[in-house]
Parts: sequence; C-alpha cells; structure tokens
Amino acid sequence: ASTLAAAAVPAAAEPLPTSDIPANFKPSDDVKDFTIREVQIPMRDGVKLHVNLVIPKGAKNAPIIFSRTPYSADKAITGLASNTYKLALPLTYAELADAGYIIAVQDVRGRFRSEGDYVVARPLVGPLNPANTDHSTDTWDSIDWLVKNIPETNGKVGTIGVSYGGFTTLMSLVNPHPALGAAVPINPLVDGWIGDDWFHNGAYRQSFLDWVYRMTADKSSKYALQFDRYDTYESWLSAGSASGMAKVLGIEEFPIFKKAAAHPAYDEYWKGQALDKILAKEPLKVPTLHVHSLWDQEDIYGAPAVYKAMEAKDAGNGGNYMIIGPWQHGQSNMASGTKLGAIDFGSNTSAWYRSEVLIPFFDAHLKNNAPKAELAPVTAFETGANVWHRYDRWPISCASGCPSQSKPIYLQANGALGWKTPTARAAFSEYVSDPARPVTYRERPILSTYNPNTSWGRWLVDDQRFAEARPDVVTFVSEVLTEDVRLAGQPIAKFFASTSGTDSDWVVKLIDVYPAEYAPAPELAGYELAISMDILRGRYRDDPSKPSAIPANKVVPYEIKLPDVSHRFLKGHRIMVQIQSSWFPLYDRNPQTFVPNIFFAKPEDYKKATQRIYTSAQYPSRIELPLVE
Ligand code: PG9
Repeated sequence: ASTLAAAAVPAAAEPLPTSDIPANFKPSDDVKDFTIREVQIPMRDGVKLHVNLVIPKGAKNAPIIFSRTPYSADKAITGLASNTYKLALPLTYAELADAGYIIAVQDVRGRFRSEGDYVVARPLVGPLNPANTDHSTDTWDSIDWLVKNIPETNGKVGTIGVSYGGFTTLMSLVNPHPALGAAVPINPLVDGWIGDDWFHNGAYRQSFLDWVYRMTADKSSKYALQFDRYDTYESWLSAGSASGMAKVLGIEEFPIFKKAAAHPAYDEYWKGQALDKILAKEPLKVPTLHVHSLWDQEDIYGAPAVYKAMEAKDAGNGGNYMIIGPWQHGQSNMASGTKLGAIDFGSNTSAWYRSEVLIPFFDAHLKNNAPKAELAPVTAFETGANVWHRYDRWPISCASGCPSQSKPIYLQANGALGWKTPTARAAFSEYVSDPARPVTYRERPILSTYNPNTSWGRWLVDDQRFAEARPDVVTFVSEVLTEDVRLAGQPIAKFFASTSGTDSDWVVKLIDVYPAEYAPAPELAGYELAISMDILRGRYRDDPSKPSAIPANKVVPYEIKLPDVSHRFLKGHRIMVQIQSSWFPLYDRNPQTFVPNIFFAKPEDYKKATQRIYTSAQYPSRIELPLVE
C-alpha cells in the first residue's frame, strides 16, 4: 500500500504546468505523404494573395495545378489533419496529387485570407474595371512567383476550376503567362446575362440572391441567408419583385445586386465582360479542355459557348478540346457520375473522364517527356444510350455546315408533336398565366439554394409530370417512337405566340417521355425527363439590349436557343414539348404588363394574361432538333 501511495503523488521537483497547451509545438510531417506550404504572393500593386500548396512528399520536377477561388483556399484542402492526400483533398486534387502534381489553391483578391478588394467576377481592366489589376494580371503574377519560388516544380503550370473557378481559369487564358501549359475550365461562368448564373435571356435568376448574401455580406462568408419559411415559395411570393426580396433581406444596397438591377438588359456592362466574346479575340496559346455538364443548373451556357468561340482560332486542332458529360454543376470533378437524381448512366462517368481524359490531358502538356494524349477534339456522352462518343467537332448537327442537318419537329393541334408541317388553318393552344399562381420550377417545397437539405443540384432532371398536370402549362407530345432519334447539338425553339398582356416570359422544355411500362426501372415508367429547357423574357425578343412592349393579342414570332444536347430518344419513348410563362421562384415573375424595369415592378403591375401558342400552317411553331441521321 505504501508503494502505491508514493506513485500517485507527483515528484516534488516537477511543478504542475500552468497550461496544458505546449508553448512550441509543430505537428510532425513525417507520417504524411504531402507537405502543406502556405504563402502570401505579392501582386504588381503590392496586394498579397494567399495560396495553400500541397506538395507530394519527394516531389521533384512536378508541374503545378493552380486554382483560384472565392470559396476559401483553406476549405479547398479540407482534411489538413489527414496523413494522405487521398483523405486530405477533394477528389480531383487527390487524384492529381497522386499523379505527381503539386496543388496550389489561391483565395482570389479580397476573399478569405487574401488582401485587397473583392469585386464579384471582376472584369478585365478597362471600361468596366478602373483598377489596374484583374484576374488575368493576378494569375500572371501568381504563376510567375510560383515557378520562381517553388523548388519542387518543373516550371509548368495548369489551371483548373469549377464555375467561378472555371471563370478564373478562363481568365488565365487572357495574356497567359508563358509557364501556363494547359487549362481546364469546368462549367465556367461565361455570360451572366445570356445563360449562366445571373439571368437567362433577360429573366433574372433571383434565387442567386442567396449567393449574393453569402459571398458579399463579408469577406469570409460568415453569414448564411435565412428565409422566413422552409418553403421559400411563400417568401418570394410575398416579397413581390426581386428588389422586394432584396429589401426584405436587407441587401438592396449591396453593390452586386444594384449592378444587376441597373443593367436588366444586355448592355455594354454584360457584353463587355462576356468571356466567349473576349476569348474569341485572343490567340489560342494554351491547350484548353472545356468541361460541360448537360444538366448544369448554374452555368449551362458557358462551356460550349466558349469552346465554339475558341474553336475559330484552332485551325490546326492545336489545343481546343471539350468533354460533355451527363452531369449537374461540378459533378464531373466533385462526385460520382453514375447517377443524377433518378437517372442512371450505367457507369461512373465522372471517374472515367478524370482518369481517361483530364489527367492524360494535363500529363501531355505539363509533365516532362510525357506522351501525347490521344484525345478526340470532343468527347461526348450520349444520354439515353449511355455511351461515350469521340467526335472531331461540335455540334454534329445544325442548320447548315455540320455533318448532319437539324430538322424541325412541329407543335400540332390538339397537343400533338410531329415531323409533318401543320396543315390546320387556325389552331392554337391557350392557357391563362396568372402571376399570383406562378408555375414553379420544381415541386414544392422549394428550399433555398444553399439549404443543407437542398437538392437544387438535381432540379433539371426532375420529373416534369407535375408541370404537365397544371392548366397553365401546354404540352405537345409525339407518337411512340418506332426508332431511336439521336441529337447532338443545339435545339432551337421557333414559335408563334400571342399574349393579352404587354410583356411575357416563355419557357420551352424538350422532354424525353419514358414508356408507360418500363422494365429496366419500373419506377421510371412515364417519367418526363427534360433534356433541354430555357426561358426568354419576351421584351427582349427582337433586341436583347433594347426591351420593347409586346403588342397585345398579336401573333409574334419568338426564338429560344436551348442548351446543347447529346441525347438519344430510344425507340418506345416519346418526345414532348412543354410551354409555360413562369418558372418561379428561380426566375422573378414577369408582371405581364410592360414596365420600365421588372426588378422594381409594383404589386399592381402583375396581371393575368391569356396566352396562345400557334400550331397552324400559317404559324408553324417548332423545335429545330439537331438530328443525327
Ligand atoms: N455558379 C456559381 C457562381 C459563379 C459565379 C457567380 C455566381 C455564382 C459557382 O458555383 O461558382
């Protein structure tokens, strides 16, 4: 007993510590397969930008993969405490580190640990940016520093990023640093007015107020938006207009909201920063792999648009590539690509793209003595058939100048859809669009975009039967197909419509209707899978830069260029088109009365309207389908 008692009492010579936290401790890197180096890189104006570097142990002559993000360079290397980069890094970075690359992630100017002012998607120096730095100069200065200060590198850099990061990746191509050897813009923001994050053909994507709040209320996204309802449908309806909601949220003075509200039309503010237009003027110096997602709920316009713009500069097929996959926004690089919502692709399409296309592409252009990558100029997954195709161009089918020619499918009387030109003398389908009961873009409840339970990323593959059932949605459907119908390119809706109002939105959806009995997946019987859909704000029908009232009760022609498709309607399926006049609350409501600026429409401006979609010989409404014979 006396020995035990002696052991329990600390030796008198050792005083109890005043703190359990050691004064100097550095975690051992010995057990890790990477080291982290944090650097502050000075830009030409003295502002320092923060970079986290993940360097595989023993790296020598390693190329650098460089990303620039507004969403936190620290969060981009999430599992710092792990011992292997496989656990420490998100999917793509882990695979690239495993393939021998150094990963460098930078906080863009003014966000998180970088100094300077943050301007959302800061335009290039010029009329829209009075400063003397932009993403092009910041990338140039960073790459210059990295290749001179990281001893483990071979001096070659590749840029990569998703969405906003896709935008910064494209910016790296403007006056590129000579060490930039390859770029992979994924689902980039390219044109915020035509078809990416902020508007689609003039209709405002008000759900993005969520993003505005999170990204510009402070430097580090401390504040998350709280709506007063779980089902935000109610919140949006009672707020009235987009500016009404901005007021409710207390963000109507946020500069990025004010800029959108001050530029509702496609004016120089939007044209001057559209990256497809900008890159069309640049020489193609850096091999680029554009990554496009067919069901991209945020930036469905950007990748094919900028691919097409740069293709004009790629006469010798020197380096403009695209891959098109069956993905939601970012799914190619951040998640499994086996399924999207209820739709199964039969294999992990995103893992395949990363191992067979992405890494070989970077290797070929960035590694010393690497073999050439045997990549097709365009690699496209064909949904419906679930197969990959190697193409030497895109699109495969169009009105003229493509290997195949597009073909119209006509909206017919009595809700039919077919290849024959309509013969009816006077025919139309009619519905009443009531702004007090707008058509929702998905079934309620509609959660805020960044609600932790949101399935926002999957909404483009939602079953459209809920919409078909509404009296304010008109539907046209083909006979059951007796053979496959293959599409590869851009469908264009050309239709004739009238409204009793003086302004109107038009939403057109191209849908694959599954067979009434479907043995491969019985729960998908009758599923209405939209493969391409978009909205047009009617006031911009003639000129996106100059809105004009729609003449009430007159037949007016409209055209909507729908998102690109790579799809096979299988034998036994049917082709469907749905048309409606609201897509709420993702898009703000059109008051259906012409007002100077819809952001500031008053409650009394919102009026019911009677809409007619014409299906006659005189007014043959149709979708030009990029048919591959
Ligand atoms: N689509 C997002 C975004 C980019 C640019 C501006 C606003 C939003 C994104 O995922 O980064």
